[in-house]
Amino acid sequence: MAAPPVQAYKTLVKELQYHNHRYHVLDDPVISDGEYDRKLSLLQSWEHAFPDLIDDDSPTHRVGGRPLSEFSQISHSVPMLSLENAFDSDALMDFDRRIAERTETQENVNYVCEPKLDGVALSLLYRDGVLERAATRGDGMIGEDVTANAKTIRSVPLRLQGDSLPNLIEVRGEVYIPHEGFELLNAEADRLGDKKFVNPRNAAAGSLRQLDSRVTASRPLVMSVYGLGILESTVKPKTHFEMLTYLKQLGFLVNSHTYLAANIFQCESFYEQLAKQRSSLPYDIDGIVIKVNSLEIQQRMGAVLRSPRWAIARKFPAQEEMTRLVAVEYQVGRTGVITPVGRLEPVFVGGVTVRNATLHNQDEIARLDLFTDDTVIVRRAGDVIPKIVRVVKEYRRANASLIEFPQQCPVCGSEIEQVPDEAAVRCTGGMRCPAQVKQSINHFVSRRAINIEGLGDKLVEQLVDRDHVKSFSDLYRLDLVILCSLERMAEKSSKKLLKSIHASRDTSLSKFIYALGIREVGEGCAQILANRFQSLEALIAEPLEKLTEIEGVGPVVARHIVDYFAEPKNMNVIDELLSIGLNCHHKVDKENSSRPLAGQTWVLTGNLDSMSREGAKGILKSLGAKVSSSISAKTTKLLVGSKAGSKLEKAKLLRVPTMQEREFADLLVSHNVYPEHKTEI
Ligand code: 9MJ
Repeated sequence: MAAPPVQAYKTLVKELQYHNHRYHVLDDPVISDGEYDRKLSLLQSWEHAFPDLIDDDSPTHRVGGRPLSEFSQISHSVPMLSLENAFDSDALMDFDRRIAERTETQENVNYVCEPKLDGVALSLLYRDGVLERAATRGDGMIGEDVTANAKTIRSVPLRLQGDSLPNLIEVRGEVYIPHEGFELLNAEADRLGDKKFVNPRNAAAGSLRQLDSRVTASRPLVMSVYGLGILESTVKPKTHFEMLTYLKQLGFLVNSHTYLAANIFQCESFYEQLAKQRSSLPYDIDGIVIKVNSLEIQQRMGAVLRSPRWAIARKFPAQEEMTRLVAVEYQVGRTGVITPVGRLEPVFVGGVTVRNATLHNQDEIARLDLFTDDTVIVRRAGDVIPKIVRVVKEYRRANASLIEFPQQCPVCGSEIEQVPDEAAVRCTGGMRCPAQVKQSINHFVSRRAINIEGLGDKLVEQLVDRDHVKSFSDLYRLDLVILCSLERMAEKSSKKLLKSIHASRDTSLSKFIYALGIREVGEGCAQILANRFQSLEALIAEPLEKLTEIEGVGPVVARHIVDYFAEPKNMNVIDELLSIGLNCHHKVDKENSSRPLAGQTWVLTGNLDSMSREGAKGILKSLGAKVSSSISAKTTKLLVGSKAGSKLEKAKLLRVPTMQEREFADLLVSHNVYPEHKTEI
């Protein structure tokens, strides 16, 4: 191979740096991955043949180099400080008061609010625009030289951009692993039989401190910057916000949720707002950092011990806490699915006191390797159901015994069977199982089903236990004498309940179909069926093949529907309900155009945790959206679940907006739609 002209080499380096920045910092690539890889290979082959060419800022450094035997130490010329914490609003107000006192000002102090990324701090030193050295925080005074590792992080510029390059700049920020990358990393560890990482922060810390930078290169690390150590430049920012803007211009990634607040109250509102968004962000944050905006005031305030006086971290409640498992109980759901639930010693986590955590199914109990009395780590993120993430085996008691899943239904003693293609098991007792009867009735009377106000689960429990109610139609035969005989039911409340039972007879076809509790027929699907058939008779008469073809139904749900109506006991229940005067005529839906998502086209990708894809499709349609199976430039939104496929790539390419499941759940709640959850607790 003939040596390329030095200029051609340098141009290619620059070109690759540009595309790297577009992809990893701006999230807005202009060439395909394949094209990038081809250009990189060309550079690699040049460097291989002519090593003298290699520049310090060559993108080939990003794949890692030869392993080190140890890290050398680096002394921070400006100490890398940590932050004081504020755990409540009062502590924040105190912070604001202290600043006002020290600066002797009566006026509001401006602040910059940044998400507090939960990763590891890193310092980057650039001389004449080229990355010279990267160091961990260490004890704040002395850190470790992790330059080769930092070079593998795609959002770390190897060379700075723009015309006003500083002679010397030391930039500080947080290195973290976004959720998506973390899931992939752990899936890979699982596949290889390696130990999985406990959380993204540990994974980021471990990845940054690898002696073999090729290992670091294989980890999906991101670095977002938020501060300066040294600056020797003609550009002299006066405020923290100006400084962040400058860093952005130089090619660094600065978190997009950075906010300039006019006073401390706006900081508090920003905190509240970000706390709500926290669970839908694609990376972990554990609070917000509030910094005085004026660099001159920052300078004057200085630091106390190891924290600057001009900044404070307003922390979110911890999402993981340790507690003790008191017992495991087994709930039998409406369709007989048996869900183990961990009863816990109460613990404050994620902003609430948690007493129960779902254990999902027997596989989950086996995965956790759960013993009686175990000390466990409970996680509650956002408003999702609390979950036991792992057991602290070091604290296991000597006489603890393995928790074993029951072999019979814990309520009625019937045989249990495996649900095909799922980890769940189900009680085969059907309506002979009191738990299933109670849950079916609870579902039937619920607000979004037949809606009998005032008939809560405690009353249903008594009615079933005392044999007053065995099936839906028995509800309509209840009288004042029976109701008054129940605990905590006086005449007035009994009369009120009778009235709402009577009123519930006038319902709609979709609510009635939903209320029946046919397996996997949620609200969205019931709406689709009602719109399509307009009468119960027509639905019952529909053959399997035809049902299967309906969009939003599919073969599995169609089978459940046909099986349900083929069961004489179910048909008896329906006949009885109709004969006592239940009116379930199809109520014509509001005009499509007035529905909230009218005119929109949605596409789904990946698995949704909290609902089935079919359910999500049904709901989208009931809100007026069209649901398509392929992405195009006309797609309004891509709903992204876990293990999202190529549709996500295509959406990025076509700049189709995406929405994560958490945001979607919030959207549904804002339209008063509460999907059937996959997990019951
Ligand atoms: C994090 N962790 O996101 C600081 N941090 O500022 C932000 N940490 C910090 N700022 C001074 N956004 C010391 C630490």
